[in-house]
Amino acid sequence: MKKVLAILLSAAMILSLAACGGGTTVQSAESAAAETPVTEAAKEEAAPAAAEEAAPAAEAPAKESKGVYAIITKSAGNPYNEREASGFEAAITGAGYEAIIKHPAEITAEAQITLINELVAQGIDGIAIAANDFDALETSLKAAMDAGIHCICLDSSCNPASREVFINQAGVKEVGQCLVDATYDLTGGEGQWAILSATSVATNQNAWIDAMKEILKDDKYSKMELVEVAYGDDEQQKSVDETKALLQNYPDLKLINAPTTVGIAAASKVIQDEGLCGKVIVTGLGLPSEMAEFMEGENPACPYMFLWNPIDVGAVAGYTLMAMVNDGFDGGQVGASFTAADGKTYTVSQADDGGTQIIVGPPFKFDSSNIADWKTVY
Ligand code: RAM
Repeated sequence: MKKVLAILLSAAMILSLAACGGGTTVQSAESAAAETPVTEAAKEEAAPAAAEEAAPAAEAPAKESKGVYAIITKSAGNPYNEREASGFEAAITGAGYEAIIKHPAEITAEAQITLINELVAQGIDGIAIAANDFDALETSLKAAMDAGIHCICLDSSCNPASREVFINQAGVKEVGQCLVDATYDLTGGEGQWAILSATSVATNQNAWIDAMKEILKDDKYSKMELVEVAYGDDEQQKSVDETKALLQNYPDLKLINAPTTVGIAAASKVIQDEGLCGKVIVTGLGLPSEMAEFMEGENPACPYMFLWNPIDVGAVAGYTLMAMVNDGFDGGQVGASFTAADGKTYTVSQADDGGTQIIVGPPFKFDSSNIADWKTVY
């Protein structure tokens, strides 16, 4: 029943959700993976065909498919990562395969390397990883690819040599533009503001921050003063502490922009608890289910924010790995495409880092008019 409601809600809101930068988008933020039934035909297509299994050994692929796929998120305890993993799991199990979900205890490359090595030892078919560092995973991911395991990134990329393709939630410049425009709008285009990020080496946050800094060079933003980029490491307490330090160090601070769902929720809580709503504004990238309490009411800590559907990001990673293993889809080839069980066609494009990517969709704006509806969806 909840799912039916969610689908109806989604359909009703498709027309009212405005993509950042103006214009109306028709992309559904509903979870394709969780809500779209996988057809029998799609299952048959994706499942290892009996005929193939019976094929003579000479024609067998170099590495026999086990039908096992893993996702490694950035860290445990972050609901965004759990949504992402649930989308991946639904895509993989919906096609009749086995999904392994790994949330590292620490938000570090080291913790992820241990998990990659374990998965290589198991000899699975594919790994999708939200990288905690751009370069540090290279040795272990290359070893995985050498062992015949397809490796892709989602959410946060590793370097091009360590991956076949990056499942990018939204265009990097587009996200940067949304965040800068929100800061401009909410501060009246002038005054001190700060960024509260995740870890200092988080590839996705750093890419968005770099894009923001580039956009800020435009004269239009010359009266906006970015005083600091603080790092809350996607940990609630550290993000709270960093927010308090920003408030103490910059008494004239007008806005905190947190391009992380953990950071934006922590900063909003501090602003709300300390009675600073309206004085210091919070915006950034937030999960509706975590942010609703800070966005509703007369004078909210966070008037509006952006995100995409993390469930979809996980699902597209799952679809991509299965297309690679079962259909020879080449994620490293710009222009290559495949049609997934959700009926959508995904196309490879050039990523800013020289590698390749598949962009899932544009960022969406959430505010007091729609947050109540979305908080139950993800
Ligand atoms: C946090 C994580 C994740 C990022 C979102 C916006 O949950 O850092 O990687 O994509 O925020």
